Amino acid sequence: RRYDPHRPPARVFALITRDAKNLNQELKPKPEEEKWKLALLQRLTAIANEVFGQAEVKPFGSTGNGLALANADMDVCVFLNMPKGSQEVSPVEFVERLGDRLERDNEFQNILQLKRARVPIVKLNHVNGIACDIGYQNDLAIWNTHLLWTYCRIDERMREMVVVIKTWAKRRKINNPYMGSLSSYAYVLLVIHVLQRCEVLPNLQSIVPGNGKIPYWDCQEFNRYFFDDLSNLSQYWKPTPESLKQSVGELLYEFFRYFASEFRYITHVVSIRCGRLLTKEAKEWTKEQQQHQRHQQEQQQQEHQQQEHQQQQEQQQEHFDHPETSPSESTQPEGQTPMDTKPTVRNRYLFCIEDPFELDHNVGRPVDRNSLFTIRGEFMRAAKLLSKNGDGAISRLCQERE
Ligand code: 3AT
Ligand code: MG
Repeated sequence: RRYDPHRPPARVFALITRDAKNLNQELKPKPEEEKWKLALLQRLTAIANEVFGQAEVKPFGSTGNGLALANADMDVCVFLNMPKGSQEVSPVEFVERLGDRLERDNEFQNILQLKRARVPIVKLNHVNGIACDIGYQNDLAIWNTHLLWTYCRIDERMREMVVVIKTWAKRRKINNPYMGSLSSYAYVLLVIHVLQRCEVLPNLQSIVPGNGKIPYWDCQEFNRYFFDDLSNLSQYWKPTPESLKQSVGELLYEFFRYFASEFRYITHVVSIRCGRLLTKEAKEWTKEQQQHQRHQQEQQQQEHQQQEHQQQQEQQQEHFDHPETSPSESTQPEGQTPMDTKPTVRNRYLFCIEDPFELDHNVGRPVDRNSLFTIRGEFMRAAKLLSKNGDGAISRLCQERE
């Protein structure tokens, strides 16, 4: 461990741990909340079946990974088992059809159809107070939920930390990917990264029984393999004695200290898949790469436009050669060419967090320059607060920001 002049003494960590555990108790979802969520899941299943024929609705996110706070929103995903030969329902069509149906039910309020999101969803509030996001055929989300759930089972300190960090991020208003900050999912990946560094958690994606070669288990063209046979984990990995002694207070301090002063935002990429840091260079997540990609896209677009133009001219020539069809019938309507969409590079690489399965996806993508400044400021504030005085530190940490 690096020398840290601000590291507080053990009694401070003991107080932070006590308050962190109390906060966990306070924010545990109540059994009736679980019941309402189950009822809502059944209701949505019935509606999806009515709209699309055969549908399955699965919970994911904190509803499925054991990391929910009281009153957390509910994430569900609809899977359609369309009969063979019938037409696929596109994500946009899914959002429209389901959204329109839900609008007709006054059990649901504030229905939003987010068709242009990276993953299109319907957002709504149920009259009983539950906020719900409904996604579509997202197997990767189900698997990354299972991965987080499995990490959670290995050591209870993970859940204890996540509850504090989610509460801090929500109250400090840095938990909104639509507004440039990080999703809860991103914060959980950051927690796993720090716990892997502290040897509290293993790297489940690199543990392979048998010949040691990581198998390829396909999921939407990504490898979803990870070791989940927890009853046999100790054959492959054991926490170090030192890591077993670290309290939640100590680990929370370590989390904030690390992202306030050790993690190098300019070059580093958090990767729980590798169990260590990667570089932006190695992942080709640099500005130069972005410019290069944009340049390539522009070149490709120009080439396509030239080809199109040539093809159209050839087609027109053919029509004159074959007078039974008029030239206007076969030329594509204006504005409908495949390359009509402008090349846009929507990827930002300011805070780099590799998705454990979707390796080309930066989970920190929503973060822009301004929000990075705010988030880093919050990491620094938190590290400073926890290094001073343990008593009341957790409630000061989670004080609502105006
Ligand atoms: P809350 O309890 O709702 O705060 P959560 O654990 O449900 O936290 P999110 O709502 O951020 O987490 O995300 C729900 C799930 O959606 C988690 C993950 O399966 C998927 N997900 C969210 N953001 C991303 C992302 N950027 N990339 C891939 N999957 C994501
Ligand atoms: Mg959620």
